[in-house]
Amino acid sequence: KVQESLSLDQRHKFWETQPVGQFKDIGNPALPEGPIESPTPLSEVKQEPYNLPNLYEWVTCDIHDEKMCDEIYTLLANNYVEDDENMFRFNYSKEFLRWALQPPGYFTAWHIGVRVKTSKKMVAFITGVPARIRVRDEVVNMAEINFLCVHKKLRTKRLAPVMIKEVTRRVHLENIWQAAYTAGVVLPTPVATCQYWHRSLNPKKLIDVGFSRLGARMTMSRTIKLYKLPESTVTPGFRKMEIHDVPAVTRLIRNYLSQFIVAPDFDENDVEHWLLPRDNVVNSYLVESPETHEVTDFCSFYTLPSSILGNANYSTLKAAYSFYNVSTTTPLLQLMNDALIVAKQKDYDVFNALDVMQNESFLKELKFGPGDGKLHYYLYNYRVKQALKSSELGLVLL
Ligand code: NHW
Repeated sequence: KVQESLSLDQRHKFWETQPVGQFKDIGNPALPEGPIESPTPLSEVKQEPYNLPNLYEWVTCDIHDEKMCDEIYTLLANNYVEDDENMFRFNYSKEFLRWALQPPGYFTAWHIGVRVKTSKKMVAFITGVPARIRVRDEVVNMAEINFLCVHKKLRTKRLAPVMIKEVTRRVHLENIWQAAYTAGVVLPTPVATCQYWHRSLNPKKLIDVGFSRLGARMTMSRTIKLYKLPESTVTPGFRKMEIHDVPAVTRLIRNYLSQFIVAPDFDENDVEHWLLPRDNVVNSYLVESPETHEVTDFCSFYTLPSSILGNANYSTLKAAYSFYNVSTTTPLLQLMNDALIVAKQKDYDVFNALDVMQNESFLKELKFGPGDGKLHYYLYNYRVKQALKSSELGLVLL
């Protein structure tokens, strides 16, 4: 609360110049919903990259290139997002990065690095991928922006605004004028603010590494018992998604996501890319009715480990992140309990979920606990009249 009210009167020298909802406009009924600026003719889009400080140069990253992928992986593994206490840092795998950056219709030009001219060391990164995102009843071509990272030694030198302007320019060159992104920091102006919840799967390790604490009046053995899960899933017809399921899953998910105010507009190609299982990247399960063979329910989670910083016994936290879940026949609570069971079988330490979509309906009952960080969702060049409730969001970014 204190932080948020402070940020409202903080100056945002960069963000004040951008077509995003501004703090001063919150609640102004005169401002219409939709694009803030109209597109300019493509010939008026700046043709040359923005200037970087003299020691640095732009590089377009071909992530098929093993060496390039290694460099990006290393930059992020050492410099990307940490928790407030600097105990953990996201450790996106290379396979994950390839998946995240190459959805249908992706543009290599939107995978942007910055190198030191002399040493060629990679010191900054930002990416966009194309996505059709529906806001109320408009489907808008957008870029999803992610993996903004500046090397720790180059922080607070205003490199981030140059990275953001450059990705914006390259998105504009494809005649796309809107974007979606999430961040842990408050910027002008969130369309929604969500909270992470965590479900312990390996409570002893989580406590040992300082991810969670022993509850009041709890012993380790009571805690282990509290989080114990069945050995195998309980829903009849629960199985891994396969390629031939793509049409049925697409129908199920499109229909389900139509109830949310902001959600991706997935077609079969998107579902094949984003939801077909990939080892150590994304897991998807569905319920096929044993009688009718109809696909009635679906759940998925992606794999995002975190490095544990400075612990003698453990170096990695294996985390599963809830992705898209759909229930029509199996109660969502039971479906997600089965998701927890498979995550436990696969040796994840923790299962994380945002309070988006209908997730609130199972979080408490399935023994998720609230996290300390918030996640804010943003749209670039698209105004929504009122901040949305997290349950009105049908979008999960990586
Ligand atoms: S959020 C994860 C962001 N990355 C990290 O937290 C990694 C660790 N931190 C860093 O690497 C997921 C640096 O601290 C970064 C900032 C690079 C974050 N989003 O260079 P300066 C995403 O990737 C503003 C947006 O001095 P720095 C989403 C800040 O408010 N803006 O700072 C990315 C200030 O502007 P202001 C952010 O610490 C979405 C300015 O940057 C931000 O050395 C990007 C300071 O720059 C953040 N997470 O580097 C936007 N963090 O106006 C996409 C700070 O307040 C927009 N800032 O003075 C859409 C573009 C496409 C449009 C297409 C039409």
